[in-house]
Amino acid sequence: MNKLSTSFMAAGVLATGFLAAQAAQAATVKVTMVAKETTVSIDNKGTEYAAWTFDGAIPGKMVRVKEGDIVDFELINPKTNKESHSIDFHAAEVDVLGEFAPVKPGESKHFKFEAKRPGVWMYHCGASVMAQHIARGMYGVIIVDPKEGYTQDFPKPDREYVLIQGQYFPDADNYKAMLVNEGWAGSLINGKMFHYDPVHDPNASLVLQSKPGERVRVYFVNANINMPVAFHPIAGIWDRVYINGNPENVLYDMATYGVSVSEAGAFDIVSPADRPTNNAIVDHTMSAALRGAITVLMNKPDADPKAGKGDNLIVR
Ligand SMILES: [Cu+2]
Repeated sequence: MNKLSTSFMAAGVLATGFLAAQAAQAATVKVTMVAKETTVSIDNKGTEYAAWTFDGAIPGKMVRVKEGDIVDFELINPKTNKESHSIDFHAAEVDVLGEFAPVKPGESKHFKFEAKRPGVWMYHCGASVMAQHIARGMYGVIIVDPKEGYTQDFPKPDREYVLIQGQYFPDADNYKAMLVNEGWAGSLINGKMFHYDPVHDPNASLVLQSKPGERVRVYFVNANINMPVAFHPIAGIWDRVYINGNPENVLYDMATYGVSVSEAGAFDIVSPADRPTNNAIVDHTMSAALRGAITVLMNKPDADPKAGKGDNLIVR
């Protein structure tokens, strides 16, 4: 065997090894959700609401996978429910009449999709009337981390939080009113009005936290049925906005970014390192802010070391 063919073989072995390593990295991630028509609290004092949910909470659980992973998904609609429900993952490229079709009470649906594109994506129920299924609470986020991991252009954040905004209509059965925005009484952040805002709500006990100078990445989803969101960190500036959460769609030094209905993204904020500060992350649309879309981010030296880390990015 001559030298040339030996090196060809070596290259072949290397390439095969590399492909095998890549394939080994892609995982199959099993996700099961149960549609639950149940009562939840939509504010910090415990006002009850007849919600429709994934797994009993607004929003549903965070799903997080890596680009290239297979999501192996099952939706269970228990026979105790009255309504058909469905799932629509914005991260999936499938068949709206197949994978996303409604599931009757007592039935379930199982399908797989490859999370081919990195980003931050809404998921929601798409059963009819969709406006009502979303407004009543059937939404959440799927984060598809880029396969390259963190880079200079997409730095590793010190903390991460999920914020999902929705519209609250107390007259939950009146979907016709919802469609023209009548009866819109509240803006929910992760399922509650003023959820993380002890400044405006004495019953609020939770805030977001970081240490001065840390990079905080907020994964935001606009789960409103009608209203765009003017996403702004009061007393701060978005250091980077990754549109749709994709590291290639980056904007720098943004005061406010307009988030369309159903859009999601990643928003980085870095507080001054030399002093404790606070930000109020708001929908600068005043009609939404004053209905509850205000979130306090405290940047303080004694920030809880566990806050905004690990898998628990939705503060409940
Ligand atoms: Cu539904």
